[in-house]
Amino acid sequence: MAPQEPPARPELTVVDGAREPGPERASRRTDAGPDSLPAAMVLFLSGPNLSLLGQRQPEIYGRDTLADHISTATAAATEHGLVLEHIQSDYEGALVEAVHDARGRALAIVVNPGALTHYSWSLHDALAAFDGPVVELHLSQPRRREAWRHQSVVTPVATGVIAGFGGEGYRLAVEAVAALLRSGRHGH
Ligand code: CA2
Repeated sequence: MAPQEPPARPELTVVDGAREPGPERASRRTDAGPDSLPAAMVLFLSGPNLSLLGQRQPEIYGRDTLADHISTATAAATEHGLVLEHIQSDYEGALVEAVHDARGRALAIVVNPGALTHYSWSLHDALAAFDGPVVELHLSQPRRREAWRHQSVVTPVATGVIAGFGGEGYRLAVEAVAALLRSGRHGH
């Protein structure tokens, strides 16, 4: 029997996160091949309900979708020679596992944890165990909103926070990561 062809590497891998607590993964590039250098990869993490962006509350979050924001970030990353991988999940454990999986693979993490920002100590602990820069990102400015949004349990383990700039924050986050990687500084 003729040897089977290996399956073509997909440009975009999507794992359905709705039925199981597995994350939705969308990567512009899969692992580097054996002959190339490992990709300078930045992991973007999006927490619960961010997949609904563009559908409700445009007065707070704007009209752009999460895919629009990730495409802005991807363009900025490409300009800096960085490869972006994106995972959105509504499951806290899936995001924690994504942070574990990023260790030794991603140079930096940009995370919009959604409402997990305000109470997820497991995400806090996972991010604390990640060695590179961590940028906490919010579309809105949580400190100008309800009192329960004023605390972030992620901020103590973040190198810095970008909040209140809407979709522009996604580009700013990549610029921040690129600057931090250039300087080798990330503060924790
Ligand atoms: O401003 C941000 O980016 C937030 O992280 C967004 C979270 C919120 O819980 C944080 O306090 C601040 C909420 C994301 C959910 O977004 C929706 C968008 C449209 C419809 C429903 C939810």
